[in-house]
Amino acid sequence: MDKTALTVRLAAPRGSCAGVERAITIVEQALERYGAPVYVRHEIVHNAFVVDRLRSLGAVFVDELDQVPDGVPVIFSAHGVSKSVAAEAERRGLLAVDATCPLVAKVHREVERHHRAGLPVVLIGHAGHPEVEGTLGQVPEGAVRLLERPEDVDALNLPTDSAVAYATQTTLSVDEARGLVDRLSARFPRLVGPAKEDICYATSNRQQAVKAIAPTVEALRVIGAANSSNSNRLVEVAAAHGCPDARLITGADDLDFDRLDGIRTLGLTAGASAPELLVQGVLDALRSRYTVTVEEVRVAEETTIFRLPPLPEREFPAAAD
Ligand code: 2E7
Ligand code: F3S
Repeated sequence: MDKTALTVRLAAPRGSCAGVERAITIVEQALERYGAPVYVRHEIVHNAFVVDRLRSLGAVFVDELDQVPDGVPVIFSAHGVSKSVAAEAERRGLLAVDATCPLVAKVHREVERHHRAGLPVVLIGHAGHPEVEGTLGQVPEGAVRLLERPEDVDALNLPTDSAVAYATQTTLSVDEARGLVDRLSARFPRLVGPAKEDICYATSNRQQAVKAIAPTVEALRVIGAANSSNSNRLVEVAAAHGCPDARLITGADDLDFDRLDGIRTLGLTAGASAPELLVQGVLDALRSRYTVTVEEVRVAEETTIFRLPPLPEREFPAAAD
C-alpha cells in the first residue's frame, strides 16, 4: 500500500547552540583529562539523551555540591551558578570547571556592575530556573527583584523617577520579554539595560524560524525536554503564531502518530539542548510511516563558536618518600 505524503517544514536554525556544544565538550574533555568519575552539578544541558550519553562515559550528575566527594573534578552546568556555589567549591578545594555559557556569564557581570553602581536591579525570568537562580546569586540575596509577568512591573515598590537597571533570562520569548521591557521603561523612564534584552542569538533565531513555519503547518513538534525553557518557549511561539497543534516531544519514541493521523504538513524544530541526531531520528521514524518531503525553512545562518576554558591541572597528593 502507498504511504501517505507528508511535507515536513524543518526549522533552521534548530537544535544545539554554541553554548551547549561548548558545555558538552568541556565534560568530554574533563573525562579524558581526569578520568571518570567527573561530577557535574545539575544536568549539563536540559536533555536526557545528552546526559545519559555523558553518564555512560563516566559523568556523575548531582543536584548540589554536598553530593560531590572531596578531591574529584566538578563541572558547573551551562545554565550558570550563583557566587555562593562557586565559593563553596573553592572552600572545599574542589577542582571546579565552569561550563556556564559565556552569554550567561555576560549577564552575570552586568547584574553585578549595576548593583555595584548602586542601582536597583530587576531580572525578567522564570522563578526556580537554574539560570535565574545563578543570576540572582551574583549579588547578595534580595538585591535583585524577579519579574515574571507584566503585572509584576506595576507591583514594583520603587520610585518611578529612580534609575532602575534590568537584565533578562537568555531563553525567554522575545515578544513576551519585549512587552515587559516596554512596560518597565514606561514606568521607569530612566531604565538602564541592554539595547533590547539579554535573550541570546540562539533563542531568538529558533523562535524566528518557528514564527515563519507555524502559520503554514497543521501541527508542529519541538524536540526538547520538559524542563528546557527555550524549548517550551518554541511551543508557545508556534501556538501564538497560528499552529493549532504545537507540542514538545523528547524524540522519535515520543512521536504521537495517532494525533498526527491525517495531517499533510508538519513543522519540526529542536530546542537549543537537543542534538541533531534526535532530529534525524524523528525524520527516520516519520519516513517509516509516510512518504516524507523535507522543506528546510532557514531564517538565519549561525557561525558563533565559543572558546573552551583551560582545564585546571589536577594536583595529586605528594607521594610519600
Ligand atoms: C544554558 C542556558 O539546557 P537548555 O534546555 O536550557 P534552558 O535554559 O532553555 O532551560 O538549553 C540550552 C541552554 C540554554 N540556556 C543552556 Cl543559560
Ligand atoms: Fe547560551 Fe543561548 Fe545556548 S544562552 S547555552 S547560546 S541557548
